[in-house]
Amino acid sequence: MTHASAAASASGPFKMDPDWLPFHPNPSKPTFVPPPGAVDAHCHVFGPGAVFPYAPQRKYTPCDASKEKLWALRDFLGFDCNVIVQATCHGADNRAVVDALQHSNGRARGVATVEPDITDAQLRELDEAGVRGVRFNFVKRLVDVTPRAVLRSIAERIYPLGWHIVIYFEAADLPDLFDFFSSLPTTLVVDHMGRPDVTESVDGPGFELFLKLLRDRPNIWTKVSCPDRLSKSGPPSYADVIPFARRVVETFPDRVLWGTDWPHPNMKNHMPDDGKLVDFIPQIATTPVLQRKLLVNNPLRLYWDR
Ligand code: 0GY
Repeated sequence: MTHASAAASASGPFKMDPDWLPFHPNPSKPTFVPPPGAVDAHCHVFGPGAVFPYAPQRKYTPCDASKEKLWALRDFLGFDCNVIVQATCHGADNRAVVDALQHSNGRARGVATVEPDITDAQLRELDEAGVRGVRFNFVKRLVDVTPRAVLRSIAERIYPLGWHIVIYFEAADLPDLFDFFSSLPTTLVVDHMGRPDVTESVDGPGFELFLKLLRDRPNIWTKVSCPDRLSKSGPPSYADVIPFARRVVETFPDRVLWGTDWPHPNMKNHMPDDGKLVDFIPQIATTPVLQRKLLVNNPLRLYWDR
C-alpha cells in the first residue's frame, strides 16, 4: 500500500493542525495472519473535509482519512470488516460514518455520536445504515463535558434498538464514573482498556478497579486496543502494554474486541505502523481460540447479529 504522506492533509476550508501526525504512509505487512472474518473493531474516517466538514466545536483538525484508504488498509492487513467509530472532530454530524457504512457492502458497522434531541426517525435511519451504538466521551481534551442526566436520556433512547454504548475515559476518572457506568442499562464497551497507567503494576489498584468493573458487570466489554497510546516503552513491540491486554483477554475472552484505531488521532510522539499493531495481537491473545473470539466471534455477536 502506498500513499504519500504529503497527500495527507485536510481539505475544503480546513487546514490540519500544524503538529498533526498523518497516518503511516506505508505500513509493514504483518507476520500474523488474522483468522477469516476478522474485524477491525475500532477505526475512524475523517472527512474528507471538502465533502464532510469538520465540526465547528472540534478540538482538533486532522488530516483527511477517507473510507477508500480505510478499505485499502483493511485488505492489506488481512481483515474482512470494520467498525467505524464517530470521531470527535465530526461532533454529532455522522454523515462521514454513514457514507462509509453505505459504501461498505455490509462489511462495516458504525458507532455514532448523537444529541438528546435526535428523533426516533433519525435513530432508525442510523440503524438502517448499520449503526449499532453511540459513543460517550469523557476525555476532557476531546470534548466538553455532557451532563450525566443527558447521557442517561440518550442511553434510554437507544436501549430499545439493541444498541450499545462505547465509553472513552482515562483511568484517573474511573473512580468517579464507576457507579454511573454500572447504572446504565445497555451493553457498554470500554475503549482502550480504560487507558491504564502501564507504569503501575497489572495487579495494582488502578487496573484492579477496571477489572472489577468488568467482573461486577457482565454487560461491560472492552477493546484491547491502542498499545501505541498507552505504552511508555514504545514501538514496535509496546512490551509494557502486553501484560495488561493479556490479562483482560484471558479473564474476559468473550467480551473483548480489537481495533487498529486508524488513522490514530492525536498521536504526538510517534505514528504507529499498523502492521506492527497487528503483530501485537498474538502477544495478547496467545491461542487460536482466543484470537478467533477476539477478532471474529465477539465483534460478529455485537455488530452483525442482524
Ligand atoms: C481514539 C482516541 C482519540 C480520539 C478520538 O474521537 C476522537 O477524537 O477517539 C484520542 O485522541 O485519544 O480512540 O481514536
